[in-house]
Amino acid sequence: MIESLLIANRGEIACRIVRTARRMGVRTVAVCSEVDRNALHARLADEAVVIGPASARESYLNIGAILKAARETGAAAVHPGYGFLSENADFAQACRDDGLVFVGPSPDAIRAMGSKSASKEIMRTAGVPLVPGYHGADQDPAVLQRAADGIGYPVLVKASAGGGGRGMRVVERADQFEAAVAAAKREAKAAFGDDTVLIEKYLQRPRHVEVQVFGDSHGNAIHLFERDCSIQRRHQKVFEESPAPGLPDATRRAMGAAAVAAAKAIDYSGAGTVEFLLGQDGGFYFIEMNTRLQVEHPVTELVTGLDLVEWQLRVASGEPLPLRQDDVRQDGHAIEVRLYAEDPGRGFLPQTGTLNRLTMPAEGPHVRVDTGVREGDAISVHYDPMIAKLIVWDHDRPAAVRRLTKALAATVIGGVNTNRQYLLEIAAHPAFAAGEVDTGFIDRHAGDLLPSSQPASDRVLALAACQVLIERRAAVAAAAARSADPWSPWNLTNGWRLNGEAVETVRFRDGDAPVEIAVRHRGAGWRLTLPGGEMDASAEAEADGTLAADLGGRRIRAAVIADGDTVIVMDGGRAHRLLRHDPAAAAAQDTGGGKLTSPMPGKIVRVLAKAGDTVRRGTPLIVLEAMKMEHTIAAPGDGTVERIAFQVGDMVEEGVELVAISAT
Ligand code: MV4
Repeated sequence: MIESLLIANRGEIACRIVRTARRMGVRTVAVCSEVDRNALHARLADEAVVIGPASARESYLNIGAILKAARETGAAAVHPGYGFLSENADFAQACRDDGLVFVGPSPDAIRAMGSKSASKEIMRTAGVPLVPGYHGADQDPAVLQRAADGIGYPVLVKASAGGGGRGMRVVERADQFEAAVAAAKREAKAAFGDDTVLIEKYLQRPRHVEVQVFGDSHGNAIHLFERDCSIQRRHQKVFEESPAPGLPDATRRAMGAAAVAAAKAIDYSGAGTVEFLLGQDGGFYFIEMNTRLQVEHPVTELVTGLDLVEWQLRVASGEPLPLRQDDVRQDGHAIEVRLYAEDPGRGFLPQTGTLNRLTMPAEGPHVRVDTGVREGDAISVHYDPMIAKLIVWDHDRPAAVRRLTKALAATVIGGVNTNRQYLLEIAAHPAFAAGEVDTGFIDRHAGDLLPSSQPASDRVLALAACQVLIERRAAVAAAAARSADPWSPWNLTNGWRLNGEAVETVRFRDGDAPVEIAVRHRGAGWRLTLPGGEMDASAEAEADGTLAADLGGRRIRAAVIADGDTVIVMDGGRAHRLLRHDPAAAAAQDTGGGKLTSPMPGKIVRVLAKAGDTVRRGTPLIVLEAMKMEHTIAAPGDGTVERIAFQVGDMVEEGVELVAISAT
């Protein structure tokens, strides 16, 4: 086994590689730019070498500086991660020339797959299906027209030198072809300095399904099943999952076999991905091969139970593949999403700034978080603005989708705008639940995915209010259980009052609009005054996290996820986000310094905590009644209650200290 490994990358992938290397007893060397000196990847590795300024060209893409770092630290091998130099054949060659093991395929294999036309020729020879098309050097207009007529319309005219979807043009009819080719050539010449085009059968709304392959230096190659990466925005993957929803088993087997044939055709060693377009007719066609570990590899790890970086290191050390094809299983369903610092409301403009809050969901068998940043780190202009990858697993797709929704709801990122809500909208979309994933998904549902200007319905507001009221009820019950006299009427949870009917309020912010819901207790439930009128409601929280509610006599089951200041209501296949808006709590928070003061003159009607209690941000502490309304004073952060200065029944002036908390 390799004894030491230099990781020529940064961010989450560098951290992820360190983790496996450490588990395998491999010493790790990080390289970093000057601004990344204190970055997580540099901290996690056994050793870190600063190789140049922030600009990637002078650091993470600087072959000379990386090889120098390898020499100086005595590293035996180099892992390129993804991006940067990972598919640079010259870098792979330079590592070899320096006596370093390159954790990846041979320079020849990288080169062969680096060219679109050459890779397709190799695949054709190997019997891997290609989209019917013309890739010839003869660019005579009459030749191209005959090719297109032979393929049958619609056809796609692609710039040979283009990539990532640039320079593509759909032609619907034969009589439009000549003009379209002329325009495509002009564009290609201007954009790439090369006006060679290729003609392909145009597949309507295909799916992007890729197969993970692995080869070793003993001539073995197997696949580790597929990933569906059809949900993309401008050729950037947004969701990745395995298995591909609804893929017939026969197609899965055929794609696996084709991918293995592709790997064998170039004597492939290490981790690779064979990308296919899957047509609506069920046919699949090779598009390209990526000769590296991919961003979305954790999806494969969660359904196979394998560690792909471990496999890479074993294979690079000359070991044979750890398993045979028949021993690899695809179990359950995994989904990955990429959290980016970007602003969906402004054309997904990348955001820079400091991550002053970063709370990711707890990791476990169902949730994995791959990140290279921590709270307080900066997202800078120099590198990719990805903050983290969230990967979930469960026994089937519907359960995995629920896990994903909850994990996204539990994610709190402050300091930069992110695509979190956008991801949540996709996860909650009925078309996604139905597995209707193809490359047109985002365009087709664009109107549903961006923050809507539609105000929340009474039904959504009622569900959110029920959630808040249940939480208050639980907090009061917990306080009663702790109190000396559990039977005191002050500890009743049904809004009992000595004189007259109490009105409680629940406040939200819906987009920019404040919403106030008056609540009167009615037996085990509540009468809510909503924007559209009165509604009787009752609700119980179920063990699976859903809310079983009765709204005006209708039984409703909905997922309502309370997440710090945010309440997300999943209803009608959409996620509705409301912010808890409690002016009293906000006023209390503003005082800072762990002191909670009375926002207005009033009477203490409940005391929900006592000195010594450990409380979390948002834990209700005291309820103040003022102007016929109740105001809940909640903990502004995690901490311990130092003292509570008042008892139930006390009158308080504005600005007096009600509770003192010391932060933990
Ligand atoms: C296609 C296609 C339809 N028909 N080829 C876009 C980028 C490049 N990797 C291949 N691409 C496509 N090629 C034929 N013959 C549709 C696409 C395509 C696409 C492919 C994969 C993932 C997302 C996509 C989004 C739009 C179009």
